[in-house]
Formats: sequence, structure tokens, C-alpha cells
Amino acid sequence: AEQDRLTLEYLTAVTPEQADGLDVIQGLSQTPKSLPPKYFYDERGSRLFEQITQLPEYYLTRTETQILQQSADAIATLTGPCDLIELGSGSSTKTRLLLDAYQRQGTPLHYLPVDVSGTMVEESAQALLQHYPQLTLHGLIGIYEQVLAQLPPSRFPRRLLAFIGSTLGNLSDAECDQFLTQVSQALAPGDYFLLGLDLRKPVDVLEAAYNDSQGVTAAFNLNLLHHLNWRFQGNLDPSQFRHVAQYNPVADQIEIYIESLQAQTARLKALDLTVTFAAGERLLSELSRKFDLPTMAASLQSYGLHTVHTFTDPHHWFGLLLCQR
Ligand code: AVJ
Repeated sequence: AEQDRLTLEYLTAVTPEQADGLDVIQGLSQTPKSLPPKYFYDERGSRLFEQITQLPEYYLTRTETQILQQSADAIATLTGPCDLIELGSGSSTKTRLLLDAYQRQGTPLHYLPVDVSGTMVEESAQALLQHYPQLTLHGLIGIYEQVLAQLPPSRFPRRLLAFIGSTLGNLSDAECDQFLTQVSQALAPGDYFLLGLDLRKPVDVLEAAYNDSQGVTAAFNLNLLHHLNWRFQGNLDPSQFRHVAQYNPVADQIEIYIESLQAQTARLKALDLTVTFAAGERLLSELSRKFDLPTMAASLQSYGLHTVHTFTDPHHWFGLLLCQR
């Protein structure tokens, strides 16, 4: 039966820092204020992000899709039968290109999508069950740190850990270092790591991608406030804030802020937290770093992750690195 091919697992916090809300209290109590991007992805936020991926200005998803269309067969051939663990799987739309390649080659695959949005994991897993009759799935609902600290035992000799979509760009230098250390420790020698990265490019292209004309990115950004209200019994008023996204050429990153339109105070009752904003004060809601492939490949090498293939598009706007531990 179809249901026998799908299991779901809800991971719980393993350390106090990861427990719900502590990172919110910390982020909103410091100057300048910031919040972890994982709080974007409640059900509505996940749907808004799916809309972003369809926007004419948002070249990232389209470009990575093109690259995957051309590289999926090579990736499947190289890894052979494996456990495909995907961090931040969302709708798993791009992943289907990989699943198709394994299916074409008759290579068995066990797919483990990982996402903070339970709805997203459940819905996409159900759709995949219908479409891929041979596929077995184990959905994990939780954050990357939890999953990497305790990868489920693998079915096949090899693992392919996928972190595509340039989600790595959300991490600061220190977070990135921690993350790659964890990746390297989680993988066994011979396992693969597939990393999707947004690359440096003209600033007008970058800024347009995060300031789309339909305002979807603005809605996605401000939805963070709705999510906090819902999750922590808050009274933040999203209409009193605006979306700001700008490129920082020194740090090679898009910085996304929620800017307070006036002086205001809000409460998050469940956290027993009062937050005050000055007029014009900015809360950093997301970093989206832009990379350079040779530099990244060299950095990965220092974590014991050796690049075996680099895939890119004709404009070099996006890159996929296939590494082996
Ligand atoms: C999912 C982190 C890759 O940085 O482009 C899109 C998120 N934020 N528009 C990105 C995002 C605003 C996205 N990542």
C-alpha cells in the first residue's frame, strides 16, 4: 500500500538554544535587531515562498532548475542507489528532476525531505508517493541542526545530502562554519553533498529579485510578523512596517530588513517579551549571500568535502557543487 512507503517524524528540540522562542527573545532584545530566517516558513510563508520562485525577477529557482535538468543524470549515475536527504525540501519541485533521473536509470532511492513546515513535508510527500511508485519516503519535520546531529540509519550504502536553492546564503560566516562542520561529521567517507549556490552578478539583477513588482517578497518578509503573532500571542502590526532589500557589495549579500514606519511598542505574550521600535529602526530578517564557485570549493575542501563536479548555467548566475566526503 502507498502509506507503507511513507513515514513522518517530528523532531523535537535537543538543546535549550533550539527550543522555541529563545532565539526570538535574543534576536529582538539585541541591537540591531534580527531574527532567524526559519521563522519565515509557517504555512503561509512557505506558500508565499513558492510564489516567489515563480516571479519573473526571481531568477534563482529557474536557473537552478535549468542546471538540474542538465546534471541530474550525471548525479544519479555517480551516486548509484542512495538515501537522498534534502535539507529545506519545501515543495520538492526541483528535487523531482533528481527523482526522475534515478527512476529513468532504475536506480532505487530512499528520499528523506527535511523542512520546518510540517504541512509542506506532508503534502509534497503525498504527491511524490502517487507519482513515484518505487520511491520510499521518510519525512523529517525539524531544523537542520537536529537532523544532522542524528541522521536516520541509511537504507542504501551511500547518502546524498542535498542543500540546494542557495539556502546556505542565509547563514553568517560563523553559522556556515558550524553547519559545514556538522555536515562533514554527519557524512561517512564516500557519501555525497550537493550544494546549490547563488553567484555574484550585477547589482540591478540582484536587487530586482528581492524587490519584485508584485510585492510578493514584501508580503513574504512581513509575514514573519504574522507568524510571530500567531506563534507567540503577539500584537505586532504588520501595516506599521515596510519591506527593505538592498545589496551590500562589501559583504556580497542581499540584506532584507523589516523597517518600523514609526516609534512603536509590541508584546509577545507567550514569551513575556515587550519590544520597542524607533521610527525607521530596522530588524534584519534575512541575509542572502552571493558566492564565488572556486572560493567555495576551496572552503569546502577544508571541511573534507571534495568537489567532484561543478555545474553552472551559461551566465554563471547559479552553481551546483557535487562534493564527496
Ligand atoms: C530560500 C534563502 C534561497 O535568499 O533568495 C527569497 C529566500 N528571501 N526572497 C533567497 C528569499 C526573499 C531565498 N532562499
